Amino acid sequence: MNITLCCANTKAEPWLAGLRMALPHATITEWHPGAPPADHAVVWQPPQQFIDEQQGLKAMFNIGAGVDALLKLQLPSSMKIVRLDDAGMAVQMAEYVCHAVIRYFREFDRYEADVAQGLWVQRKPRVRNDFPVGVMGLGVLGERVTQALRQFEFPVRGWSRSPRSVEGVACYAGPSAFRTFLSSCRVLVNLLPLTLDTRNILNHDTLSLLRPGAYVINVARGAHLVEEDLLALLDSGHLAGATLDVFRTEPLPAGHPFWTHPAITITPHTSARTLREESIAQIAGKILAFERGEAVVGLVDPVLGY
Ligand code: NDP
Ligand code: OXD
Repeated sequence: MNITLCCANTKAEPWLAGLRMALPHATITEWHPGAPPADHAVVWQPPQQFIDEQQGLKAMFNIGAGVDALLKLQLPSSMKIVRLDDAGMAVQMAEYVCHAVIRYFREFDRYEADVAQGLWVQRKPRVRNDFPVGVMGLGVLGERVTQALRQFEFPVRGWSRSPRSVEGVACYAGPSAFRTFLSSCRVLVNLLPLTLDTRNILNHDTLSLLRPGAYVINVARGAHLVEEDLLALLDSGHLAGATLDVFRTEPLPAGHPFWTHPAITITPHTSARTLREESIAQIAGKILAFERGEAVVGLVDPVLGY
């Protein structure tokens, strides 16, 4: 079995070494233009040339949960794409989101500002039930996040495409329930895949439905959010703040207003990193399952886009 690796912005050597250890009977090489056809590919943001030259792949294994970059390419209609399924990302996402929610709810940002000025000020405790947290996307990451938030006894709501049932979470599904879901939330967490249906989903119309003084946490993709609409709603006071890990252009361009906005906290697309060991173990297991003709978890539906 031949496996080709094609990963943008990633050092190939450790991935090649790990994959060779996990799949000792396979021939595993880094792709270069003109490389011979392979059976499987392990990829992150490959160029169109890679797809054009590797039309006979049995499957492409994406080193990430989101496949939006891959689906932008012109792919053969029969191409099977398999994404990462947790692989150590869910717990990281739960840490990140809980940290952002708690920092806002407990006003740690304001305490930090007070302390920096030498001020000893105790703020009135906030009522947890006044801060329902809504999670958009109840998939592998979103569901794990709802469970972590429940540990802190926040009222938790979730929204997905198809109806879901998650213990302790008020679940809403589909476009018809979206406005009701939004209007019940004081904190909004986005964990949707980027698809034709979800691009620009965080906009003036939808964010205006959140409760006054709401907080937005975007950890999915930058193109979910209409940036100028977020800024306008922060400036009008309808939104209290935002924590953003993903941006329409990454790295965030110098001089972009998000760098310095006092109500926006940014991080450099780091909320849930791809962990090499876990990812290699998962991908190797899936390649072997695929070769045995078994079903693999994380097969992407190209029509739905995730
Ligand atoms: P999943 O595919 O497991 O879950 C996606 C969820 O979104 C599902 O609940 C799905 O609904 C829901 N959904 C999809 N389309 C719609 C829609 N149109 N309306 C309502 N709900 C919808 O994905 P993951 O949880 O693994 O990952 C989610 C995203 O997180 C990734 O696509 C990626 O963009 C982002 N990500 C960001 C990282 C970072 O570091 N910032 C790291 C990893 C991922 P249903 O249950 O009905 O299918
Ligand atoms: C992913 C990501 O999709 O890292 O896995 O953003």
